[in-house]
Amino acid sequence: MFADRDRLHIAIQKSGRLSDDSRNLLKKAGLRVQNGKNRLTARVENFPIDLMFVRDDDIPTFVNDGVCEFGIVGENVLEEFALGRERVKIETVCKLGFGRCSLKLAAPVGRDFPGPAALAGERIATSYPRITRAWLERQGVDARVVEMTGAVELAPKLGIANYICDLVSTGQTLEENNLRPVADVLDSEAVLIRASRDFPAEVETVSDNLLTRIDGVLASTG
Ligand code: PRT
Ligand code: ZN
Repeated sequence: MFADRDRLHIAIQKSGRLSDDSRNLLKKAGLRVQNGKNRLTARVENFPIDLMFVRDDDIPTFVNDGVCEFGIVGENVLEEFALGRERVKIETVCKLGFGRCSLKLAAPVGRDFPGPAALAGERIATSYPRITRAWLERQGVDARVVEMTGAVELAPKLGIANYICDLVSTGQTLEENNLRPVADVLDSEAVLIRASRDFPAEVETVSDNLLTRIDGVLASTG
């Protein structure tokens, strides 16, 4: 299918927090997408563009490996991907103003936290081990990072770790689990990313047109 080198491919999240906003942005930019929520790909009717619906964690890989020219993903996922690689062939085109959240370090309510130095020798559970390790390094603290793929907020209750480093938007999940944010690790929102390579001339033209249209949408929504 990807022998189709004269078409432009955009990877977006299949289902999750970024899906609706990603689809709406492309729709507002004038792309008419054939309905196919349960499919892996969809053709855009009025442009030589194909959409690929994937897990958000796979989006940087698709763009980096040249499968897709563009993608829409959270900065948190992009950063975690980039920190694991020596050479990343991805550029951030622009911030998109949705999917805002922060990766925060959180501690059980009642646990004293005078500052990052208190983390020395502690265990921190997270789904973002590379970002967390890089932050700890910047703080000059030696702590153990325990990787979990989900339910990170349960780690202190389960005795897996005293601290967690997890995404927060409203703060409700932390509160429900008797945790409180103690440090900001990374602020994030959805970004448009592009593969840092030259595209064939026809694809570059489609790409320019797409970016102009997305700029227009972002300018009109502020
Ligand atoms: O299936 P797939 O892998 O594609 O999806 P996913 O489950 O990994 O991701 P998804 O859909 O939950 O999130 C996609 C992206 O949305 C994230 O990578 C972030 O960039 C962004 N985002 C924005 C968030 C949140 N806000 C958010 N609140 N991602 C996750 N959360 C979770 C957080 O992990 C915690 O469990 O929501 C909970 C906290 O929310 P509050 O409101 O209680 O603070
Ligand atoms: Zn994911």
